[in-house]
Amino acid sequence: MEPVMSKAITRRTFMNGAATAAAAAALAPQLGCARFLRSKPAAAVETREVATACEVCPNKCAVMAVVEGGRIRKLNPNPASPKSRGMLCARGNAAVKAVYDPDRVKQPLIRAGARGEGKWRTATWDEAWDFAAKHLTEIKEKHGPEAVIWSSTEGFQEEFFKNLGLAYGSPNILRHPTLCLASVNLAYSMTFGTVPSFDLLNADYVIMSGANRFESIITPDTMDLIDSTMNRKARLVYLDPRFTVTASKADEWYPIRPGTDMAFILAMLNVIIGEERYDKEFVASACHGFEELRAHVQRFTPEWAAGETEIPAANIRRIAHEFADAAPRALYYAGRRSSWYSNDFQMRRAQAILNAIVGNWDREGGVVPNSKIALGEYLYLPWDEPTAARIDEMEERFPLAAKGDGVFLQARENVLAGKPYPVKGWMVYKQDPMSALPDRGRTQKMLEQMDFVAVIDTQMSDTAWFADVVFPESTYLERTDPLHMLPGIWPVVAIRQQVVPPIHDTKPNLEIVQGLAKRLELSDYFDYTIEQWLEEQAKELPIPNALEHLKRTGVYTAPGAPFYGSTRKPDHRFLTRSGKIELFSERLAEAGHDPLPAYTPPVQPPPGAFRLILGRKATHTHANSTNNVWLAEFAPSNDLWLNPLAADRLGVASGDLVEVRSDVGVVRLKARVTEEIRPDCVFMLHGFGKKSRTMRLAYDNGACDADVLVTAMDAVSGNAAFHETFVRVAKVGEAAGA
Ligand SMILES: Nc1nc2c(c(=O)[nH]1)N[C@H]1C(S)=C(S)[C@@H](COP(=O)(O)OP(=O)(O)OC[C@H]3O[C@@H](n4cnc5c(=O)[nH]c(N)nc54)[C@H](O)[C@@H]3O)O[C@H]1N2
Ligand SMILES: Nc1nc2c(c(=O)[nH]1)N[C@H]1C(S)=C(S)[C@@H](COP(=O)(O)OP(=O)(O)OC[C@H]3O[C@@H](n4cnc5c(=O)[nH]c(N)nc54)[C@H](O)[C@@H]3O)O[C@H]1N2
Ligand code: SF4
Ligand SMILES: [Mo]
Repeated sequence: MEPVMSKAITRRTFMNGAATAAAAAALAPQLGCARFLRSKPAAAVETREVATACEVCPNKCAVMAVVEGGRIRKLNPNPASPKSRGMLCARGNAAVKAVYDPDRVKQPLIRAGARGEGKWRTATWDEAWDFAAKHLTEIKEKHGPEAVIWSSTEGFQEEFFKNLGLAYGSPNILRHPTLCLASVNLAYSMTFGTVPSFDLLNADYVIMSGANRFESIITPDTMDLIDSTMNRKARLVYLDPRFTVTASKADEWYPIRPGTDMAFILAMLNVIIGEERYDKEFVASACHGFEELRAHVQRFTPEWAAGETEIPAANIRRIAHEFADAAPRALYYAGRRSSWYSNDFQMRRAQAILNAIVGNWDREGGVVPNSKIALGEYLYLPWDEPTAARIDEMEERFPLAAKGDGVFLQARENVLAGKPYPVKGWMVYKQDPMSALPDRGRTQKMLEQMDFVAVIDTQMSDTAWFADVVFPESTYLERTDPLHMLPGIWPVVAIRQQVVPPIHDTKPNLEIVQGLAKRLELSDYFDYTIEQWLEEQAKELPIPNALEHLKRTGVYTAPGAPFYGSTRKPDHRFLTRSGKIELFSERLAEAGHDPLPAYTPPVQPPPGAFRLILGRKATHTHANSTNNVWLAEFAPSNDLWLNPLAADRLGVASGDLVEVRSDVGVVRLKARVTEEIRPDCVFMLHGFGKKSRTMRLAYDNGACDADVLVTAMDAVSGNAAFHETFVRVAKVGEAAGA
């Protein structure tokens, strides 16, 4: 039975523990090593190092785990990886805590009370598998296999889960991109036929729209930007309504009016094209639709853009000149989380077009197509393609979007409406939709209308809290995963191998999937071991004993990388309809969208209201790290950033309790009055205000942004548009000691 304790006692007890840990860590040279260092026994203990890959965020940095006496003593960066460049961030370091966290789900759990009541009984694996298979079979018989959604977030074992959904016969595979980067990926694909990387290491001039690289870590971009801006003095122009750490390191920071980045980019295009500062040769040979673009941007002058963005026209003009002069070592960085506005796709496409016309494509310091390394594939028995249409009606609503990923919010809305058919089961892998989707009330309704919900997680997430059965996966440090090729300018193959055996009754996802497959009579499709899978993958690598090499060193890197220029040859065909870089897109026009990025001014908050914007902190990942006691030392709770002008008007001081109300929900949290945000916006950090009482540190601590975020989507990609939420703020309590 998982402990369900009273909140007050639990939090206090836990925080006392956290305070002790904080004191210990203060003495330690590095985060969180104190207890391990001081407990180091005098006698010789077996010490070994295991090469593996971090799983705390999508970067998959290379790790050398130090194991002492069977316990993970420390996680070190592995300098062999050109992707992580010898870096392991605070979150990667603190991942030891995920293994030894007392709040982990330690054995399978079956719901014993009402959904969300938090009453569970422990179960054997056989019981949990039988229970889930019975429900999945019943739903299939009654409503067809399309009545079960299989949703998951990227991870080295995601494929097995997705394949079980497909083998079961469901077309409703829902992946995370439409909560994250779908609009930016589609915009670059529609322009260049591929999603490229950005050569920050070698660029001389970088413009970033809210890509907060010094806090939202992407490897190698974060380290490369530090190197180029700090050591080489490359110029960084940064636009963000918040003064982030990246803003603090930039040469120029503009607190741009939210949702107007496209106006800034269109004005840059206006100047660069109007003054003939673009790369004429490259545009003539490699681009399609330049004359249409020239006519389109004529009216978007810097003076016009200044009114939209609040960035002075003279600065826009100067930045355009400097950018064109620095090209091809100049780039407009794409950003990664593009779940911002309902015209996000068009804004990202404007960036892509600006990059194209200055000729930085596939050049050192520019925008570079990803290199890849071929891996072998384990050939398993293929299943029949699902026959039913997708629940999210992608074909009709989002015909250009990536089919295999689905459109998450549209799926939720259709499930709630029961159209075009009922969905009664939800299988979730490595994902927390209760935190990651806007309007948590609706996500909870979606869970409640299911006949059956199963979650595979390492912790009791807020989604797991509403499930019928929770399958505990072994953490990534306790399991071996498939090899993964991480594409990029410096591509690598990464291995994740078991560092220590599971310390609780948990299993790797493949075994969880196989247990279910057996009971669903789908075993034939999953008839392999993880070792066989790895062997087949490694066979393709052009070195002897490739798997041994990977196990020893942690990575395989492509000899000779980086490569520039292979797609600049005259006979190169881009993977677009015209075979060229598409400044103008007939495909967009045919799908009923603007073939050139058309500007729509953002809807402004009503008088007295604020726009809620989102972002990250370097020491937390999404909604999954706020129960990590070491990371909680950096950010124990979240607060509401509020500009002093707005705070004065509302009579709010730092530390006061405020109520934040949107059209869909209301939360309470402490105010942080700061000039680091524009007066028309407010900000709160993600991942707090958990409903799951098992996560004792995060439960009911601060507020959950998903409670107040409204549902909005990008028109072309279906990406969630999180920054379209308006809130009202009111003081409800004084700061302690005020
Ligand atoms: N409000 C709000 N919503 C957002 C965002 C935001 O900033 N604010 N960001 C958006 C973005 S960019 C993204 S990418 C998504 C991310 O959305 P999610 O993928 O839902 O994010 P995580 O919080 O990383 O949650 C993943 C879950 O996986 C579990 N987990 C971690 N490791 C393992 C493992 O090895 N195995 C298993 N089985 N489970 C594991 C964690 O415990 C957690 O419950 O959220 C999006 N939604
Ligand atoms: N530490 C840490 N690193 C991470 C992650 C994490 O959870 N923690 N998650 C990883 C993942 S999955 C992703 S997708 C990336 C996300 O990384 P990024 O793509 O950098 O996105 P965010 O940090 O979510 O937010 C971007 C910034 O945009 C600003 N912003 C809001 N509205 C506007 C606007 O209208 N214009 C402009 N110019 N700026 C605006 C916000 O204030 C915020 O600072 O980070 C990755 N790296
Ligand atoms: S950036 Fe940090 S959390 Fe993400 S993979 Fe690398 S070390 Fe892990
Ligand atoms: Mo993301």
